Parts: sequence; structure tokens; C-alpha cells
Amino acid sequence: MPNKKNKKEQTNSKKIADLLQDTDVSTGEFLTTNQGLRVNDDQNSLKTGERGASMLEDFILREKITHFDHERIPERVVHARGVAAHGTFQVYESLAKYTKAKFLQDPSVKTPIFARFSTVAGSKGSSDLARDVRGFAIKFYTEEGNYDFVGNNIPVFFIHDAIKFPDLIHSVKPEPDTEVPQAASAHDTFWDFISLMPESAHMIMWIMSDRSLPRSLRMMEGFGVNTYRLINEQGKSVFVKFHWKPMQGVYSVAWDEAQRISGKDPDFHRRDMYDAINSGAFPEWELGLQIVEEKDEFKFPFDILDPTKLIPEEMVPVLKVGKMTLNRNVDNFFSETEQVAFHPGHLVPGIDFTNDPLLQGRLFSYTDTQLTRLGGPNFHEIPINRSVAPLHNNQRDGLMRQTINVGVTSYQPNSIAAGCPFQAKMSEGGFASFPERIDGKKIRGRSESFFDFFSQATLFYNSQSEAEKAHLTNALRFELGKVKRVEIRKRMVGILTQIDATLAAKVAQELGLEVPSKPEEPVNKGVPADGDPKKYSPKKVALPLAKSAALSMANMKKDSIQTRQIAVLAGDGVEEGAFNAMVKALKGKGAVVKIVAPHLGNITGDKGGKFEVSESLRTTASVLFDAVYVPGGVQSIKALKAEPDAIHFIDEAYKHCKPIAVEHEGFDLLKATYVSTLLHTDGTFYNALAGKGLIINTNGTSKNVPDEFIKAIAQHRFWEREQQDKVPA
Ligand code: HDE
Repeated sequence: MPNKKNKKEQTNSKKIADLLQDTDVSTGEFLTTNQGLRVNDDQNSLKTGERGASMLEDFILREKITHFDHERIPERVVHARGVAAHGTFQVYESLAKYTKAKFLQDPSVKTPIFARFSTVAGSKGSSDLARDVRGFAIKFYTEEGNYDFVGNNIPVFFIHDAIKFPDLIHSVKPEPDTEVPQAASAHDTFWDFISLMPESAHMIMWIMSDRSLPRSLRMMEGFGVNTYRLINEQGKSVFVKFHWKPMQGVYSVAWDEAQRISGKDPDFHRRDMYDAINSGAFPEWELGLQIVEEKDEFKFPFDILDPTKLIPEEMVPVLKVGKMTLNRNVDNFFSETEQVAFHPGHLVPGIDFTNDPLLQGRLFSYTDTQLTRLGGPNFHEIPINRSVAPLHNNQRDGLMRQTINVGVTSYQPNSIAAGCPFQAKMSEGGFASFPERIDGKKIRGRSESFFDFFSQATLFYNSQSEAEKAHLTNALRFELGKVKRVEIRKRMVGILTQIDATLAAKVAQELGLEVPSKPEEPVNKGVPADGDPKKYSPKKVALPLAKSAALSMANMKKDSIQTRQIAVLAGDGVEEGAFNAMVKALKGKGAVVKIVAPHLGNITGDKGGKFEVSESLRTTASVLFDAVYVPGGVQSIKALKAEPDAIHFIDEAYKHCKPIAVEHEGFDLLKATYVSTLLHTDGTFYNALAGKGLIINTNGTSKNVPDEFIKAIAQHRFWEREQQDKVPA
């Protein structure tokens, strides 16, 4: 029996479903115009005779084409490319101690949510695999109104103050003369700005790390970035940093791979999210809170209001308090994913802002941008944005108004409507801002406590594994290598000297620049025209820790291969015994197995079995998979050896450090690859790569190949290969 609360959740979900309900075109209805008139001929326009000119009178043609002409709306100025899904959120136990927010009180309540993930810089049609921050936005349809969590997959931001946001975005967007490059930060204007904004150093470390290349949007963390407040029923407030920890683990792809995916499948992340939800592998994240008591606001060596800083988990642990599950794909991308409008200012009682200057500016921007993007002030009436809590206020009219308000009063106070709608007391759920004491002069300026630009950048760098450090170094070499103006590259190397001398030297050396002998002062410190340069002088504070385990993805692996994409390279004549055992084992662990063959249709096994081919070598590539398996079969391997794409498939998968398993005659295909040159010493084949994710089973030498392979896939990547076993592909 559903309890009262579950009933409430179901009612909320039903309300959202009802709001999104649209005419279903697949139920045998007649085609009509937008006025409901049944259309008799949708193939021909009205003409003056069969070979005559079209007539202006044709209202059916005009209505159809006019609507089509206006199908596009302005894309988001940032976060234009995204993908979204519906789901639920449930708290593990009541958070009444910290907050009175109703949706965080009762573990039996499932709050319906809608989550949208995005890249930031690229246009709506750009690639999913751009090196970029990912947006992480969630709308909670709570009984007290909509609460929007609007965060990113990186816990810090580039700038201190919202006033610099247009500059940041102008610098990263395509350059205005050529509109090039699309969805890429590797160009002069971005690095020009960054090299003059030393406060961005910490964020730059994150962006140049693999965090900006998620393997899947399901496999990344989410962060609120700004510090917020929680307020309980007694009016007590604590500071809070929000985290989302993916139950799927945190994984990335390699940069070279990301670039190739952008060509082979620019919708890689979109597809991945859709397919996972569709297959019932519902992505889940745990909500984490870092709570800082009001009395501890100043106990840290950094300012908790500074959005370029995080609070290391070793200093304030993350409490896991609830879980979000995405369980339903959208029905219509435009109506839901495109028209959803998030705003960090959509709050419920029990959650409030801090004075973080970035957050304060954001609070203006989101509604403002929707006015342009969604065409007017009534975007809250679009089904995906509607609150499930009833609305009553005196706002009226405006473009695209849908509510038909009744009565004559649209003002307050009034007597005609007996004073309705009434203000709600706090005890009746009325929102009241936290009465924070504010005492100060009106100034344009920044607290001195913000002027530590580099200590957390160094902490992040030091916390990375060797492979992660190498990727970060190479990302900087790539991005700055694309910068044409040498003075910008030099300035950036100067910034890097403040973070880590070795990193700066490695980057400088590859850029053909002199390796600086000591840390260089940033060229620009953001001093206002009449500002005191002493106050605005950056200092590096001492942090109580040299490394933070939570900052390295190497520590976030999960022992699971669920939803991992496995390519089976095979052709007609594939040896069915080992093949069947492997496929059964992989599927048993939730992996997605796809046969990649020289042709589409079916392949026939050595015992006459038929197996459906998912992709031909022409329609796919190794970069779209997590691992490769090559079963035996003389004829199958002969066919594959005749395909250079099959050989390239293996070399490329090896280059990107993916697990590969070959069995029986499959070894002959491996022998045709470059990888085989790494296998032998003294002219004889010998698996020098064993333990590095290459599993070779010739005459049954290895007993439990499926188990070994599954363990290797759970490892994700064997990054150590990049340093030692370089493979051209
Ligand atoms: Fe946003 N941001 N932002 N932002 N932001 C927008 O709102 C803005 C910032 C974030 O899936 C815009 O509806 C300013 C930080 C996400 O629809 C716009 C500043 C963080 C999304 C806007 C920031 C975010 C947006 C563009 C600096 C992480 C996509 C379209 C003060 C905490 C939401 C829109 C979606 C979108 C302004 C910085 C997250 C223009 C002025 C920091 C996830 O209003």
C-alpha cells in the first residue's frame, strides 16, 4: 500500500506527466491545421492549374511554412549543447537538523526531478567531446515549488566576480572575425584572457585535466560550486557545498580519443545517456553535503565565499544524504531539454544564498537570459518549467500567456477578492531570506582573502596520479601550442611557474620557450584603476595538506563493467565455443556487446549459428568502445586480416589503453598489428604486455579468459602503456 507521502510523489509525477502530455500523433488521428481543420491534401499546394503558380490564398501552405520558419529559438548563450532526462530524488534520512526544505525531510518521499547536462562553450550542434566544463543542472519539482540546482562537473570556477563572466565567455567563444574555432578553448583569445587572469589558475588545472573529457555524463561528479546556506526550522543556518557522486564511478577518455569521437560520433554522450536509460541501466548519483558551521566561516586558510576555491574533503568530509536516479528519457527534445529554464534563484524555504560575488551575479542572469531565449516573461508556464505547487499571484499578461486568470483583482491589498492571494507566514511555508547581518560600505572591490590564486592549483596538480599529470601537461602543450601569439604562451608559462616548476618546464620546453628559473609574477592582477596594488598582490597560502585523494579520478573506480561497450571483431566462420562463453559472461555483468564485422546482416559461426552484426567496420570505430575481443575461427580471422580497418581497430584501441582479448586464431589478427612488435623479445612471441590489459589465449593457455577480460575492463584504461608501449594508429 503506498503511504500518504508516496501518494503525494505519485501525484507530483502525474502532474508533470499531464503537463507534458501532448497530442499523440501515432494513434490514428486525422491530420489537422493548428485551428483543428482536417487537411485533405498535404502533398500539393494550391495552384492556378496543374502547372500554374501557387496561390497566396493557400492558408494551409502558409500556416505550415510560417510555423516551420519560426521553429528555431535562440540557443543558450552558454551551455547550448545538452541532454536531459527525468528521474527522482530521495533523501536517505531526514535532514531536519540542517534544513527545513520539505523534500529533504522524509526518506519515503520521491521527488520528481529533471536533469540537464551540457557543455559550455560550443553551439547547440557542436560535439559532445569538446574539452570543456560540463553543466549539471537539476530541477526538483517539490511540493513547496521548484528548486533548481545549477552546477558544473568541476567544483570551482574561472573568476571571482560575475562582472567578468561576459569577458570570459567572449574569450572562449569562436573568435569574432572568423567564427573559428567551434567548441574549443585552444585559441588565442581564450588564453590571452586566462594568462591575464591569474585567479583562473585553479580552474585551468581542472579544465586541462581529464575531468573535461568524461567517458560518459553518467560518470562524472557534480558540484554546486558556489557556497550556499541551509536553514533549519529553528532559523539556524550552516554553510553548505553541494556534491553529486556518481554510483557509476568517475572515468574519462583520452584527448586523442575525444578528438576522434567528435568525428565518428559527435552525439556520443547524448546517445550513451539515452541508451543507458532505455536499457534500464538507470544512472544514479548520491547527493553529498559539506557542512560548515557559521562559527567556522573564517577558520580556513581560504575564503569559503571564493568560487575559485574548494574545501578539501580531508578538511570537511562529504556526508552522503540522498540519491538521484534518472529513469525516463524525454519524449521531445525541444519541448523538454531545450525549453527547460534553470535558475539558481529558484529556491525553497530552508536553502539560501551566500554573498559569493559570482553567485550574486548569477542570480540576475538566468531569468534575464530566458526572456530572450524563451521569448518573454511567461516561460514558467511551459510544461517542463511548471511548478507542481499551485501558483497564485498578481502577475498578468505578457507574450504567450497561457493562464486564463479569472476575477477582477490583480493587485494586493484588495478587498474585492477578500485580500487573496495572502502572504504566507514562515510557519505556513512562506520563504524568508536568512537575516544575515550586513554591515559595510558601498564599494567596488574584493576581499584580500580572495587573493590566493595558486595554492589550490598546486594542491590539485600534486593530487593527480602520474598518468593524470601527464595528460594535464599534454593538454597544456596542445592548447598553448595552438596559440599563435608567443607573448600569450610566455605569460601562461609564467602562471604555471607559480603552480609547479616541473609542469612549467615541461610545457615551456615543448613550446620552444625558455624554461623559467624561478616563479614569475603574474602580469595582470586585476587592480582597479584607483586600487591599491599592495592589497591586490596575490599570495600563496600554506594549506594543511599536500595532496587530496578526492581530487584524483584514479581513486574513483568502481568494480563494474555495467553499460561498458565491448566490440567483438568477427566474421563468418567465427569459432562459436569461446565466442559464446565470452558474450554470455560479458552480458551477465551488464556490458553491452556489439559484433563488428566486415559486413552488416548476420555472420555464420563455425557450427552454423547465426549472429546479428551491430556495426560494419565502415560504420564504427574503436574509439566508440571500451574494449575489444577477437574470437578465433580460421575463416573469420582471414576475412578480418584482409581489412586494414580491423587491424587499425586493434592498434587504435591499444593506443587508447583499452583492454583487448584475443583467442586462438584471433592471435593471427594481432600478429598483423603494430602491437605485435611490442610482444616479442629474441624474435619469438612472448607477451611482454601481460598485465597491461592485453589478454592472449592461444591454445587454451589461459584458462579463464572471460574473467580476466572482465577484470581488465573494470580497470577502465591501462594508462601506463602511453609512456612505455607507444603505438601509432
Ligand atoms: Fe551559468 N548561465 N553563469 N554557471 N549555467 C547559464 O542560463 C551565468 C556559472 C550553469 O542546462 C545561462 O539558461 C553567469 C557557474 C549551468 O539550461 C546564463 C555566471 C555555474 C547552465 C548563465 C555563470 C553555472 C548555465 C545561459 C557567472 C556552475 C545550463 C542559459 C556569474 C555553478 C543550465 C541559461 C541548463 C546557464 C549565466 C557561471 C552553471 C547566461 C552570469 C559558476 C549548468 O544565465
